[in-house]
Amino acid sequence: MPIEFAKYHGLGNDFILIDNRHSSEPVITPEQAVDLCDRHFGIGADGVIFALPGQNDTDYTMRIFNSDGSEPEMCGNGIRCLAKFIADLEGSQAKTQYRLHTLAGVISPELRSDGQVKVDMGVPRLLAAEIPTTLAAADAKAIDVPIEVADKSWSVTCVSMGNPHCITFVEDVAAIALETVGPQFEHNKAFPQRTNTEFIEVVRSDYVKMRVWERGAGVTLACGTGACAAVVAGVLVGKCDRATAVELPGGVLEIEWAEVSGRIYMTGPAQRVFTGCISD
Ligand code: ZDP
Repeated sequence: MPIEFAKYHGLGNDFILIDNRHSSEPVITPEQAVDLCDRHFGIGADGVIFALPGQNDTDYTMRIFNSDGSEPEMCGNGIRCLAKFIADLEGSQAKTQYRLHTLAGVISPELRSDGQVKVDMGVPRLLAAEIPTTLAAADAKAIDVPIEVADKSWSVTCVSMGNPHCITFVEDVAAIALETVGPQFEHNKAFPQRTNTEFIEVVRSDYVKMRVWERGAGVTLACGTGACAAVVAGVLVGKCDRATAVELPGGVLEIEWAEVSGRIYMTGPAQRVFTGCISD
């Protein structure tokens, strides 16, 4: 059966969106997702995202497959794209705020009148067991701890936004050999569920530059959960303000880690590119 899709991107982090509202099982398998994400033999994307029926009193459920077929718990840029996709599907019935069930809990995106999407990303998790990482004792935090990767010692901070992130602050983010170093972080034995890795250059305490190596997707132009995790790490090590702009190769995300509630808010764009139909 032909399957309709829409292609969206958030700062160049691009996704194939599937209307899966009629069934609680994704209509595409992880193996098919790998083929569809291929930039030469497929549609081309960093992942495939499904809008499934809601669970536990939510409007919809989000599931996502990375371009390697693995399934992450959450996806920051992707959830902004999903919010726009749902609003487009609902047309005149569209709401300005949704509650979405994800493997990382309930996440609430808000469609603002200026076209940006602001997402309540929930509360970051910091305990080593929650990341998961072996860089600290299970019930301790891995903040500014050393790790040996690619014959070099790095100081890293680990944050879970539902999915695992390892953040390291560097002098010159442009000088990082992402393709070489990234996979060695992703597959390091200190990260039993593998990890996303963010390299951060602090320009000012409220403005940083970031490059990312994503678990299951490699080099991407932006990573929403990664930008959130980076600001949390920056606050924890005293390098960032609680409201910090994160400049990624694909553009800028505004991140705020609220002091009282401990919740993180991410604001950024989401854009429809085209729609199409996958034939058998
Ligand atoms: O955790 C992972 O395996 C990530 N590759 C998921 C995707 C994260 C994303 N780039 C984001 O914006 O948070 C979509």
